[in-house]
Amino acid sequence: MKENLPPQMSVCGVIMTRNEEGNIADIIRSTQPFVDEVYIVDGHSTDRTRDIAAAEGAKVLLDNGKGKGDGIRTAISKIDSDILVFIDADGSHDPQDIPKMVAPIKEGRADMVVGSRGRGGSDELHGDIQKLLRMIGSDIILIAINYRWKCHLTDSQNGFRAVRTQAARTLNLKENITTIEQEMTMKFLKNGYKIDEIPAHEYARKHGQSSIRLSKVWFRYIWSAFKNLF
Ligand SMILES: Nc1nc2c(ncn2[C@@H]2O[C@H](COP(=O)(O)OP(=O)(O)OP(=O)(O)O)[C@@H](O)[C@H]2O)c(=O)[nH]1
Ligand SMILES: [Mg+2]
Repeated sequence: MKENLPPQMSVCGVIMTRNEEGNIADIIRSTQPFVDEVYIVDGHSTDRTRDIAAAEGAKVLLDNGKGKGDGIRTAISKIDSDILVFIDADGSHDPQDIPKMVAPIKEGRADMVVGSRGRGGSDELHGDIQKLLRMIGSDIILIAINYRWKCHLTDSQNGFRAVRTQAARTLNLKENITTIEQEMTMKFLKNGYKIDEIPAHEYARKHGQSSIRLSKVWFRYIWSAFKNLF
């Protein structure tokens, strides 16, 4: 049964995966009640992720092997649903937030709705030096975005977000890694689209390991922010 979904716009849950065999079945099952269909976009997993996803009834797309940003760009160009809800596979995001997240797009009040950890809290941004550095870096970029576009966003980075597909297709997104999220935020603003936020809690990854190595990517965040702010 579909819950709380007005019929007029189709909604696709798009789960990003790379070696998520321990998580993928749970996240597909918990997303299905809130969307019309579920896709995974897979970064060439070497485990059983794609087989499990297909067995759970998800459609499977492969990205070009360049990273999560490549996966998001693949979804935007290949999936024709009116609204795409991007969800990580690691259990960090709660699909029960999806109805609240798509409502502003269905009502014509927003083109993108971000699940804000600034408003909903996070288990992944506190507790060690890596997390502190990550939080400081993302807050500095957030402050720059708010200053540049005179807005009051509380999260520019969270991967849990819904977009109006037709709007996202006009953005000419370029980032190949997780810098895609801040690029989307900046390009939605730059193009005069409306961004809304809902509070969303970020939970700690359930199984497996994060693929993010801050020491290897921090300069890509700075460079991508610099390019898109100016
Ligand atoms: N399509 C695709 N998805 C990817 C790729 N790399 C990672 N992912 C997925 O993207 C999501 C986010 O990756 P994580 O490693 O959890 O990164 P994160 O959530 O930013 O970092 P943590 O807070 O440390 O978990 C996960 O569901 C991954 O499986 C890729 O190359 N392609
Ligand atoms: Mg994660």
